[in-house]
This record gives sequence, C-alpha cells and structure tokens, in this order.
Amino acid sequence: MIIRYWLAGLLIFVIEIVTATTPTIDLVTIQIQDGVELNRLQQFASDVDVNHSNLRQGFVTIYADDAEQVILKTAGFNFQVVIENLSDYYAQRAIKDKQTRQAITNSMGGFRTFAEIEQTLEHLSKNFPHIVAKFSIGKSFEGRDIWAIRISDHPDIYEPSEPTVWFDALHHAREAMSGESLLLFASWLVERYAVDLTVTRLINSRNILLIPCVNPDGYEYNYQQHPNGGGLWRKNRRKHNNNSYGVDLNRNYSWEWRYDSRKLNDEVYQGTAPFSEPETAAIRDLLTQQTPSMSVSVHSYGNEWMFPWGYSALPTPDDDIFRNYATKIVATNGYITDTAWNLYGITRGASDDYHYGMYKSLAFTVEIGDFNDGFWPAPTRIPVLFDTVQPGYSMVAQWAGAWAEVLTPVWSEQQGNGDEWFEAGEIWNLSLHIKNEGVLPLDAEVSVSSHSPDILIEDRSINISLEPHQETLTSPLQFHFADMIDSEIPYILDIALNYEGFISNEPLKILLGPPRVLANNLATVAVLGKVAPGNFVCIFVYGAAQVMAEVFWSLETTTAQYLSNIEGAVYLAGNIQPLVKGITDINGQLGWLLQLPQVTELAGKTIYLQALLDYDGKPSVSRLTMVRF
Ligand code: 0X9
Ligand code: CA
Ligand code: ZN
Repeated sequence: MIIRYWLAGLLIFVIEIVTATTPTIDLVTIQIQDGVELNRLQQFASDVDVNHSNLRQGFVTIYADDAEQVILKTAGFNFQVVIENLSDYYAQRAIKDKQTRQAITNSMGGFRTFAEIEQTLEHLSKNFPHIVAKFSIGKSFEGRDIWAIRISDHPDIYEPSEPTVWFDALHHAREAMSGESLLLFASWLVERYAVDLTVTRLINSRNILLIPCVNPDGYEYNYQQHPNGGGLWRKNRRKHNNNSYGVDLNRNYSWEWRYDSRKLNDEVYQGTAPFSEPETAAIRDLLTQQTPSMSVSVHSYGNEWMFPWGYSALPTPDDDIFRNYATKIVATNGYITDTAWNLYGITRGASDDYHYGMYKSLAFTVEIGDFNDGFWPAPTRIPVLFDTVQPGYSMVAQWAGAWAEVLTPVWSEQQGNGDEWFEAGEIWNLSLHIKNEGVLPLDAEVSVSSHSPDILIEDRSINISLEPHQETLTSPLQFHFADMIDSEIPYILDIALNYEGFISNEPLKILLGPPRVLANNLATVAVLGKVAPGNFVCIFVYGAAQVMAEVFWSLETTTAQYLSNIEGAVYLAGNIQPLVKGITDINGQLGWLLQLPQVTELAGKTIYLQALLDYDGKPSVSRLTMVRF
C-alpha cells in the first residue's frame, strides 16, 4: 500500500490511498542553464529518475509522479509536463500504430513478453538445432530463468577454440527495443546460414552468445502492470526490507564499484555489494567460463554507441581501437559515439567496464532509438530501429576473431596502350589490399579466379599472415585479357579467402574497355504500378527509336552504405543478367510486365534500375532509377 500526497486545485491536501497500483508517471522536461542548476537538481531529485541524454540541448527529461512534481515545483525548477501518464501514452501509441499495419504479432505493444521471448528461443533451437542451442545461465531473484542461446556450429558445446562474441540486453526492464533487437538479430543470422557466405563463416567460426533478457523479473513486472507495453520499471525486483524494490543491474558489477549511499528506492541504486544480485552473478559466472573477445550490451534510448570507461574520465589503453571500431559502426547508423563517461558522466559498476576491465573484452554499450522512440517505440519503428543496429552487431561478431577485409585493389598495367582502362590483349597485375579487421591474428590463403575464358588469371594462391589491425598489399597476380573480347561487359571475378577452416568468396568486379559516354538521347527507366513484394509492375525504357536496350537491377539495403555502391550498381554480383531486354519500338519505348519477388524482406529496401543501350554500336547507360519497396 502506498500513501501518496496530492495537491488539489483548491489548495487542500487530500490523502489518497492507492492499493496495489503505482502512481502514474509523467514525462517532464526541466530547463538546465548551467552546472550549478544541474547539481541542485540532482540533490533535489536524488531518488527521481533523471535522463541526461538531452543535456546538450539544455534540458533533462524526468520520469516523475505527482508527488515528485510538487517537490520540483516548490523548489522553483522550470519544468514542463510533456507527456502525461507516459505508460498509457506508449500503450495507446502502440495500439494506434498497430491499426495502420497488420504485421505486428507480439503482444506487449508490439514487443515480446517474457513468455514470448522464451517461445522464440525455444523455436529457434528446435528449428535450427544444428546451429542454435538454448540454455539457462542462472535464476533471477524471483526464480525465473535467465536464458541464453549460442549460435554456432556444434552449438550444444562451448568450443574454446572459437572466439566468443557476447550480446546481452534488458539489464533495464523498460528498454523494450534492446531485447527485441537481439531476437531479431538471432533470426537474421540463422536465416542466412548456408545462404550468405559471410554469415555462414561467422556462425561456423564464432560462439555467438545472446542473452536477450538479463532482468526477467523487472520485465515481467512491467508486463503485469502494463500488459500492452509502456511499463517504466527499470531495476530488478529485489525486495528491500523497507518495502521498496530493486537494484540497478547496470550499477552492480564489481569494476570500480563503490558504495555511494544511494537510497534503496533510487533508480540507480547499486546494491549492497558488487554482484549482490543473482542476475549479475549469473553473468559474472558465464563470463569466466566463456570469456568473449568483444561484447555488446544493449540498452535504450539515445542513439549512442559507447565504450569504456564509465567510472573514469581517463581514456582506456585501447581508446584508439575502440574509437576506430565505433567510428566504422556509427558510419552505418549515424549514432553518436564516445566513452560512456563523456556521454553519461560517471557511472560505476556498469557491465562494459567489467567486461573490459576484467577481461580486456572490447565492450560496447548501445542505446537504441531517439527521444521520440523512448522506451516503448511504436511497433512500426521496430524493424527500422533493428536496421540501425544490425550492421554494427554483425561487424562486432566479425571483428571478434580474425577477419579479412578486402580493400580497394591496386592494378598496374604490364603490357598495353598505357591508359587506365582494361582492354583486349592487355596484361595487368593485381595486388590485393587486405586488412585484418579482427582482434585475433589472421592466417589466410587468398586466390582469385575468373569464370570467363576472356580473362586468364595466374593460378596461384597467396599466403598472408596479419596481426590484428595490420594490412598488406599482396604480391601481384597477373591477368591476361583475351584478344577478342566484348568490351563494355561487366565481369565478376571471385576472391577466395581461406582461413579458420572455411572458404568464403568476395566478388571483384571489373569492366573491360573505356567507360561509356552518356549518349545525347539519354534514356530513362520508369516503373508503373505499386512496388510491393509479389505485385505486378510495368517497367518501361524510354530512349530513341530502334535502340537495343537491357535493364539491369541491383538491390541495396537502406543503410547509408549503399551510397558507395550506386556508381556501377548495375554490375553487382548476381545481377548481371538483364531484367528486360529488347529493341525499343518506333516511339522509342520498350515495356515489360514483371512480377516482383514475393519476399517480405524487400519492404523498405531500394532497388536501382539502369538501362544499357546500344546506339549504332555505341553503348551508353541511362540515368539510375530508384524504386522503393
Ligand atoms: O545508465 C545506464 O546504465 C545507461 N543508460 S540507460 O538510459 N540505458 O540507463 C548508460 C550507461 C553508461 N555507462 C556505461 N556504459 N558504463
Ligand atoms: Ca562452433
Ligand atoms: Zn539501460
């Protein structure tokens, strides 16, 4: 039973007795002019839930009930209620959002309940037993299982010879997108096994450990209080003897942990001792057994990708390495990156400091989503937010061992006309520029092969040994281009990378002959009809009359990386067969009715179309046309 004081409009104190429900919480912003005011707020609000992520814009957000708002108002803070009853707001938003889209099946405002998380893990391990195993790493305070899955070949055993990459989420019960992102990542990986060579290499050569819900009690508590999503409980559910609850699990790790006389009901209460909580103790024990080389702890929200330290302003000895990796990751999603200290001020006892301090595991903490997403993003945002972190998760998994990255190739002409274009009869040398992006040494055998009799490549494999972060230019391989070859045709060669017992291929695209000049009669490609999986659309080419035209396509992801591929997009591997081919009619048109592939994954993706035209034997390319699914 909670007794709550309430200041009514008539200036009368009414004592309201509320049984078994928590007071409703509003989202409040407070303008902060300077450090003095921030300190004053922190004193007043030592047990109020303050989020600092907007401090740079001159305000903080507070999750405060009425009683707390009265205190703040009395103290003269310039505050504004932005959203009344935030839990309700989140739940209503989810319902509204759901009505505009049918695809959402998870019941807690679009997110999985704890029971649904258990089901998902069960299904993954039943449907993909050769690469997924589920196990409990220990029990929560209230006795729930803290589940983990390992995605690897031989998933039922821990293979110490393979590097471990660690992902965990939901230290904080209300950060719904964190756990969801790991479950989506698990599906993303297993669906690509034996389909995508890079993902297959990853699964075969790593222990990929996922712990989607570190705090099942807090998560379940939110479900009981707010079954449609929107719950705002953060900590675990340890019962203190004064009838308040919870320890902040991300303050309970032992690295530079300090007792700092926080109140029991403080949102960041650190516990009586490091690892006083069964949830963090379970993580600690798993870490000693299956120590990762890299880890990601997922939270929300803030669009941030941070790294240690959180307890100190000093840079870690590996600051350069952290920054290099993080910079590559945020190039894919536009998140902010820095040390936890620089982004959040001092935080002691957080998981990333422990992973790194104790084991030198390169540990990141991610805050998914922006201020509008909040703790319970609208369901339609779930796939979008997943796309912001999936490339980063994949990169971390790649870098956790040895990882060969093929950089821009270096060509030099040995015999030919001296210009920079590959032409019939010429001989060229290719040196591959390869970098070990991973944290473990790389020993690889590299070779290049051609599927075309027009390109003969010296048949030799090259051995390379690279320390972490080291790069090399291989000794040159010789290329002969046949005397009689069709110019203007894109050739896709294979770079085979053989290491850690697995061969993966990367495409190397080359174009023979000087680049085509855009003709005066520039052609365009148009798409008529609704671009959606399974739909029929008309593809038209408009150019000059009686011109030979072929339309090529390429599919790119929505991440920022696609920009680098636009140029030459028609030449991507797998897309070298034209989609439409023919001769434009007397009006300069060529049309085709086409059924788009029935793949839901295309939703939100962009397809590029480009026509290759032949004006009296002079080839040219059309403008690039973008169509969005
Ligand atoms: O306070 C936290 O635990 C994290 N923010 S959250 O809003 N998700 O609660 C930030 C932790 C920053 N410190 C470290 N990463 N060490
Ligand atoms: Ca394995
Ligand atoms: Zn958090």
